[in-house]
Amino acid sequence: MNKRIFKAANIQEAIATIKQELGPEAMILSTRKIPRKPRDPYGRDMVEVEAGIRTEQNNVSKDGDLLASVKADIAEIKDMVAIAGMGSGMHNVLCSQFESVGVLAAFLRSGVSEKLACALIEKASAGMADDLGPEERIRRLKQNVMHQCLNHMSVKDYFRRTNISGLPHVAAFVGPTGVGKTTTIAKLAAMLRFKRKMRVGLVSVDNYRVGAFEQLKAYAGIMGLFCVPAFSAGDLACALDRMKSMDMILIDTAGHSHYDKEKINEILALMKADFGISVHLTLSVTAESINMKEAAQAFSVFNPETYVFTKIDEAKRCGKILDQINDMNLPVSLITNGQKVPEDLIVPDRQTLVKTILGKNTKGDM
Ligand SMILES: Nc1nc2c(ncn2[C@@H]2O[C@H](COP(=O)(O)OP(=O)(O)OP(=O)(O)O)[C@@H](O)[C@H]2O)c(=O)[nH]1
Ligand SMILES: [Mg+2]
Repeated sequence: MNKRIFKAANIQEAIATIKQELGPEAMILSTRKIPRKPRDPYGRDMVEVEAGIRTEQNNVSKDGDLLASVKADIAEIKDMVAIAGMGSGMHNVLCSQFESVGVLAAFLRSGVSEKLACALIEKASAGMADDLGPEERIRRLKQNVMHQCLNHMSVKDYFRRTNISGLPHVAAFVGPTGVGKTTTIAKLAAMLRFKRKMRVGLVSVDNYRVGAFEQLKAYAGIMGLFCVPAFSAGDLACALDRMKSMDMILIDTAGHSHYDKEKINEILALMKADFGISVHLTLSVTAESINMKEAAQAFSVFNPETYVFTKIDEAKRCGKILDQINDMNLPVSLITNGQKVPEDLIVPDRQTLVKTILGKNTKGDM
């Protein structure tokens, strides 16, 4: 191995020089921050990068370990190069925490925003002892980041038999058009009915879309469930009264654009009547982060109890879920991962949720 030490003002410059002088095959062997000299208050922190080129090319195919290590090094360089052109928040994180390169890249590949990724890494590295070796630092950093993520989000299996009061639990699903509210209700109803042996009733308060009630009724018919439409608060009161012997009543609402405040308020007026309805905000992970955030804000007038994240099978990256939870902190009750009723429904635990969010592009490990 031909090794050399490079000093530069920042990691981007170091990588550029390494590539120029050693070529694209170069591997980063170690990185270190050099603090400015105490007697030079105007000086700047520098970075020191040890890079090298392997000279034993012929043995590579025989040596699996060596190949794995080369692959890991290349992955690290790729991560660094990918990160090099990004915002100043990254730059700060990388200068103070070189070990975080891989973790940061994993977050970004999963679609977590730059801002949140940096904040989580900074929190995870705060208070870490200075005298740890690089490998131990990386191990602890990964562990702490996972901890941060787990602490950041909560899950709640909301749809359990809870009628201690003797009254059914009434749960409504609200959210933008076409996110999968009706389909999710059908999946959930099947799970509650057949796996949890609960008595389930369905109500559709979707008066807008032609065939909306028929869609729900078709599912109810297959499962042998009671299903009624409700066009007003009076109808809803009657429906709930007729179903008072149930364990759980699921209410399907009409999807509306989050810009249509008037229609959202119409549903709100229905729900607000004193029915003790819990609301579950249904959002599709295929939406752009900004749309998801705006929709969540618009539907927050319902005071939702949990999130339901749908269509994770269609989303390339699910990291936006972490940003959404960071923006509006609610537990996640359900996630859905396909069109099949009733199969494609998951009641996630926290580990499953973290894997869903970070695992798609990180294979579960950061
Ligand atoms: N790929 C995928 N498709 C889904 C999922 N959930 C629902 N869908 C599909 O999304 C489409 C819309 O589903 P609906 O359940 O009708 O959506 P909705 O929110 O009730 O729609 P509106 O009532 O019109 O607001 C259907 O084609 C569903 O099969 C999912 O988890 N993954
Ligand atoms: Mg619907």
